Amino acid sequence: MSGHDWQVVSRATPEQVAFYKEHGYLKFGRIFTREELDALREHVDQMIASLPPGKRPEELDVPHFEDAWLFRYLAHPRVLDVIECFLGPDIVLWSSHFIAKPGGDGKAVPWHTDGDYWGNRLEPMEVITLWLAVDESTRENGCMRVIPGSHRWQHPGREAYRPVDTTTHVFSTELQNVDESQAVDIELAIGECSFHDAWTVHASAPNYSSKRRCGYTMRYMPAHVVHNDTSGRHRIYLLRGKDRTGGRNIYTPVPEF
Ligand SMILES: O=C(O)CCC(=O)C(=O)O
Repeated sequence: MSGHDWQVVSRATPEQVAFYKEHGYLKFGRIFTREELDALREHVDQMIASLPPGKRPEELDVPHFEDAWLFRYLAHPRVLDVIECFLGPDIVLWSSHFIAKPGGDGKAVPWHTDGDYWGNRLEPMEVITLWLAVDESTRENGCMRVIPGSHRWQHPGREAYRPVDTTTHVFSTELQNVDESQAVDIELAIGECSFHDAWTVHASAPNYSSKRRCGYTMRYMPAHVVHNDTSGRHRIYLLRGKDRTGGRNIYTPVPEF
C-alpha cells in the first residue's frame, strides 16, 4: 500500500457518532500513522516472542500495567480527540488487551457483552472499546462480529451464559441463543479500527487461516463512571479532563512514556 492510501483521522463526524449510538458499533478509519502502527506491531511481535511457555498470545490482558510504552497509543492525543467525540471531555482509560490469534489454531471469542463480563465493577456501565487492527482482520482469520442494535436490548445477565471450553475459546462463558444470522463481520485493513459499546453482543471465530489476527482493545469510559474495585488490583487512569465521581475513583498516575 502506498503512503497516499493511508489517511489518518483525529475526529469522528456527528454522523459516525450517531451511527455508533444507534447500532452499538462503528467501523472506523485509521488514527495512527503507518510508522506508528508498524512500531506497535514490532512491539507486539516482541511481546509474543517473549511469552513464557504455556501463555497464549490471546491472553495479553492489561499489558499497560507493566509496559508504559503502550501509553503512547492509549493516551495518544489523536485517540483522545476521537474518543472525546463519543464520551465528552473527561476520559478514563478502563483497560486494554491484545487478542492475537495465531494462524492455524487461534482461539474463538465466545458471544458476550463486555458489560456482562465486567458485572458491577463499573456503574453505570458506559465503556467504549476502540478495537485496533494490528494485523489485517478478515472473516478468514477471525474478525470481530457484532449484532447491530443489541446494546439496546434488555441486558442478558450472567444467567444467560453457559460454560465453554477454554482450550478453544478466549473467555470461559458464552451467551446462549444468539441469532448469528444477524451478525455483521467487521473486516478491517491493518491500522483501521472499530468501536463497540459495552452492551453490544459480539464474538469472533477461530483462526484456522495461515495469517495471525491481532487486535488491540483499548477501552475508555467517561469520568463519571464509578469503579467499584476495592481490591486495588485493577488500575484506571484519568487521561483527559476531570474526575466526575466526587472523588470516589482512585486513579493511578499516568506513567512516563
Ligand atoms: O478480538 C476479538 O475477537 C474480540 C474482542 C472482544 O471481545 C472485545 O473487545 O470486547
